[in-house]
Amino acid sequence: MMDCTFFTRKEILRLHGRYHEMAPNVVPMDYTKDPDVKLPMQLIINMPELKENPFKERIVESFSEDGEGSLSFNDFVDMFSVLSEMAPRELKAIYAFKIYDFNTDNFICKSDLEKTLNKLTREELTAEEITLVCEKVIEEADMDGDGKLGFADFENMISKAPDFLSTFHIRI
Ligand SMILES: [Ca+2]
Ligand SMILES: [Ca+2]
Repeated sequence: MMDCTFFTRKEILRLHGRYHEMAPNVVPMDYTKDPDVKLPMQLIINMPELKENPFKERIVESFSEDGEGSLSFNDFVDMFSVLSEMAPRELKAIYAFKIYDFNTDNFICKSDLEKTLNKLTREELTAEEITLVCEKVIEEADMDGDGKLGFADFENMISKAPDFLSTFHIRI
């Protein structure tokens, strides 16, 4: 079963159509028997909704239950649920935090934030500018003063700079 979805049955059927059309020979039309089918990341990240997203690989990876980037149809629905406009901000924030935490230590530290900003700005800022922005963002968001952002700090940051969440809004 899906972990979380805000889609109607009709929207899920439409999503299934999209999933099916990426690999018509592999994905059956009949899902009543819950077939064990997964599509590789390479197909998913080429969808028009994701293609231009600088975090596409990390987004797909974080919804992949096998951790290798392949998505079952349930994973696929979960991913679009979180990315949809209907998803609560809090839920998007949880995934955004996970995706921006490149070294998976449950904190956004300076190096995570540098990577994130490089991707968000599509590498248009110089290294010095990135460092300056990072320092400023951490200084402003770091409420407990440990020099890195835990989830509460992160929520504080995105409330001041909602652009950090904009990459997680996708219209399908
Ligand atoms: Ca980290
Ligand atoms: Ca902190």
